[in-house]
Amino acid sequence: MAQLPIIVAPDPRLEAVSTPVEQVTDEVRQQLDDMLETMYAAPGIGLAAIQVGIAQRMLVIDISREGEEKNPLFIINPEITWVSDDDQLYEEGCLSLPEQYAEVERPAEVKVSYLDRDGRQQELHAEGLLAVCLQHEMDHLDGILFVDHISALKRNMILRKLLKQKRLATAG
Ligand code: GNR
Ligand code: NI
Repeated sequence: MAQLPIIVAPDPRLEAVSTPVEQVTDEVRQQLDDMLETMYAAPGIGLAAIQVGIAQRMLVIDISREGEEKNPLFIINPEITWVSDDDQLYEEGCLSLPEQYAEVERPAEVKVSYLDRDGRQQELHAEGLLAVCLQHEMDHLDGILFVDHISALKRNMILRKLLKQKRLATAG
């Protein structure tokens, strides 16, 4: 297991559309395990492969709380097969947009079909935080960040702040 560096916005790699995983190999499982370790260390509740520079359609999620039993989900080539009519608002954050938060409106419930870590077809009906996290991670696979769902004014404020932080970090 290894921790991987997380890409921070603004970075063109975060805008890439990831490609489907062709086969769930041991290499893919190793990458998923490294992603999970990276996510737990951050700490975060989800991580898409592109956030660690792997442009493949896979992600890990664990929304269990501190002190609760861990419940990692390994999700490969996910597809949304159904969304609810009703939406929910949730204050989102992102490991690639550190310390930036905004309310995002998304369908309250989704059904997602995907391959698990063993390459088996699965379907999941999610609501609440799991539905938020799944949609947030699946957006990453298409190069979309949560700030793409908010007003241009708020988005530009956040992106300018992050750009400034990058300039400061690399100045010298
Ligand atoms: O750790 C994370 N927390 C979070 C909180 C609200 C909505 C979405 C998320 S996902 C985020 C980790 C991350 O950036 N995944 O891509
Ligand atoms: Ni994110």
